Amino acid sequence: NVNPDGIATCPTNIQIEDDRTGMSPETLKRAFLDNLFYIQGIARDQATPYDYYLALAYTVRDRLLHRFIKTVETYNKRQEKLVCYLSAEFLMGRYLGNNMVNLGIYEEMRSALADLGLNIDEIIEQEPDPGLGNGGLGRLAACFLDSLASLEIPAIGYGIRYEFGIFYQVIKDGWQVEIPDNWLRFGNPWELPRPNESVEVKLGGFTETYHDDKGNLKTHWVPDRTILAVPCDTPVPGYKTNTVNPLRLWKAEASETFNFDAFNAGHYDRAVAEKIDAENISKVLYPNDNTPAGRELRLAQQYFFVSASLQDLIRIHLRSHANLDHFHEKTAVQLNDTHPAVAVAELMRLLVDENGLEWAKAWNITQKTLAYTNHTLMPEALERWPVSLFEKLLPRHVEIISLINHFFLEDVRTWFPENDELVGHLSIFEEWGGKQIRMANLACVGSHAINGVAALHSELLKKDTLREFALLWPEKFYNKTNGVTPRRWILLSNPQLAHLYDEKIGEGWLKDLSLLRKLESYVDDGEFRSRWRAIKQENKQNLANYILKTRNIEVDVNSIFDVQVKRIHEYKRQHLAVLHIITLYNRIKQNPNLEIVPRTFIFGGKAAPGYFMAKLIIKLINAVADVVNKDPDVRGRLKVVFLPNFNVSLGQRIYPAADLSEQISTAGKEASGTGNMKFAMNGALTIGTLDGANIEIREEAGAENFFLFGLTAEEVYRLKSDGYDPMKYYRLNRELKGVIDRIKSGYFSHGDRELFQPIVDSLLYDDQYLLLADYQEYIDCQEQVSKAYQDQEQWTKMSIFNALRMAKFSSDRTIWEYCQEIWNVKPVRIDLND
Ligand code: B1N
Repeated sequence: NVNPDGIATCPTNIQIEDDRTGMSPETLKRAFLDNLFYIQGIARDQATPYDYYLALAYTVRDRLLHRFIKTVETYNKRQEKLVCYLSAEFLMGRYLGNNMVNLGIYEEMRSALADLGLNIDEIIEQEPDPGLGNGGLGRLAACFLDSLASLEIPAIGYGIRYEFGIFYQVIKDGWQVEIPDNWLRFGNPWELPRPNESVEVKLGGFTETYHDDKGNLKTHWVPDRTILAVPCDTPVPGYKTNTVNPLRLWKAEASETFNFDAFNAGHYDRAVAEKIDAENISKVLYPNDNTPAGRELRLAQQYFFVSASLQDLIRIHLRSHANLDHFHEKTAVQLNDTHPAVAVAELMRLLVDENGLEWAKAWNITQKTLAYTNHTLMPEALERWPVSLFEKLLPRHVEIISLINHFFLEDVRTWFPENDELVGHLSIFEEWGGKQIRMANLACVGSHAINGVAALHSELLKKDTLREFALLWPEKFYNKTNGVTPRRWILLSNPQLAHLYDEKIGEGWLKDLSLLRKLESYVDDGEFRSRWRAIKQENKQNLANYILKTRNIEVDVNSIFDVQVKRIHEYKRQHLAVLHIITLYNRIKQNPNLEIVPRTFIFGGKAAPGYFMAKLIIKLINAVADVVNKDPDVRGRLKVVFLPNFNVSLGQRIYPAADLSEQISTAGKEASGTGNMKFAMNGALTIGTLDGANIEIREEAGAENFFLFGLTAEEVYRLKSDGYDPMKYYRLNRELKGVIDRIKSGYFSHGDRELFQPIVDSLLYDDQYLLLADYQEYIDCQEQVSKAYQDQEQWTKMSIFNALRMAKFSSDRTIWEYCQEIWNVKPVRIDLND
């Protein structure tokens, strides 16, 4: 075989003319029409927008597949170390646009479709947004997969294929209502089920001891349930690389052999009930963010995906190695929070019970394989499982954890004799108030590296939450400040801005965000600044159109777009922003002719269905919106909008349209935040506390380009230990009193004084999150924002500095640090012609 250039090819070579691989607009068009006909089975004049979506998705998928197969083949051949990212959540967002961007065929596809009279943006909107995560933690996992593939790192993401993702949020009468998210209803073109690679996961039963051939006393687990874990792989391409890594999500099914037993014994109903029980394990994502669910099914989910993933890894290793002695040299397993922390016990069980390794050797391998990322400091958010519940599901694991703890505490006692208090803190078991397993302690003991997700967070972990472990093993502690992928969060979300960058410095910035610094001299170029403003204005207009269409609210695109989008949580203080809105409203009511810089307050975010206060905060936002938006005295100068169902794709619309990014959590409570980075990259200025990654964003952008307010983490700690009295602020601050009294009076609730009483009471009598202490500084700082916005040239300069100086917050930088310092892995180039 010789191709037209005279180069010898073999049949496995990819021909550029191939309808399944070719990238030219002509080939893409032909392939798309072919898929519409032969995969969707529909004539053009009958096709729905969703048919077009699927035809396009299959066209793109074809182009991923040979890279995917080649990638896996190369990994098998090369035997380099593999990164395994274990996460209960992967909040991937829509695939279609992202996959076209990473393959480098977005523009070609746009023109191919335009030739057919089709609009690519409308087709992209057809894809359901896969919401297999709650918020920042799940989205971080998704950004990490993009960066791993873009940096050509051999990696697998392991998680759960939830049949129902995070609920769909609608707002009825101002309240959140949850609708099940049946995202797989119309199928999923991106996933490839691999039933032949299924593994069995056991649950329940008891343990028994026996003597092996050599007469050694061994323990062995006799489970009473077997569930089949079926892998569904989604290809994850890197940006303009040939690397396509797998995201392997496990689906729970009834194991057939087991079902047949019951069936054959004449218990058809029982067999069916067991099938349903088994499938329940991967049925639904728990909708809690930053609060543990504490339910048996949640523990079953955690164990299910951890066991399946570790069995998969052991099988991969044994395909090319005689034994598991060097497993840790070929496998790095990262635990995304404690949700997969049962991996410590499960890896020990697989090594010792199933593969016959000695305890000490297995323990060495386990510790060298695992690493743990902590995502929260809040003590109530740390996972703990009652031993009784754990025993019921995983009796052998409780024994293994007890042994791990026994050997660990034995060491601690020799290093620190007679320090019972230290032992009490370090123990994996919490002894008082019903014995519990502390998953963070289990993760720390079983890992060689422990990291926080922003500089402050990592420091506070060492000083506070994991203090005793940091004293014991200071060398195990790292910081890995979070990052986000510029492919989704700049290029896909803000194509105009990306185009401006391309025009000035070429496309290299998407792989090396620090190249944007080269553009800094343009801040003094008036023409550049007006281009910059025009882009922001167009993004604001697009969002305004969306707000009008979905909420029927008209907003002023010349007002400050003041945005807070994130999960609703008291520590994130959405209600502090509400206090600001009511402050401005009260001022207008007192003097309707007051000079005021117009603002549009935009909120979005889901409340955990069982979190009463969070749901009441949503109701309060909507209640205030109803009054403020309609009051003729306001004359449209203030508008309040709650956008329902905030998710990845809505984020892609919102971040580019924001002028002001609200990052106002109580200092010391937000581990990192990642929305803060997405806003700044898109040229929003931040009003924020010294919390999480805000601190580092301010350092990078320059203090003069950041609106800082509020107590520091240190001051929060001191104020609380000195005895904080919120009532004092209420009594002494007349404007604050006016705001709270306005809520209390029933003004926003048709005279109902009860409705918002829980919020008022929590502020006046408890105020855990110090809203009243930070109120005045916040109001003053917002005053500064309004003043700054009036100088549009200066504001634009600040906006430009923010966007150009965010290189640190590319997840490429974060992932590269993990590779170098924690995983010890290097890139593997994928050659399609190998
Ligand atoms: O993880 C993000 C951080 O940027 C945020 O600051 C942090 O709040 C978030 C239990 C969590 N921490 N803990 C969770 C999510 C689901 C769940 O079931 C806890 N999410 C965070 C990324 O580092």
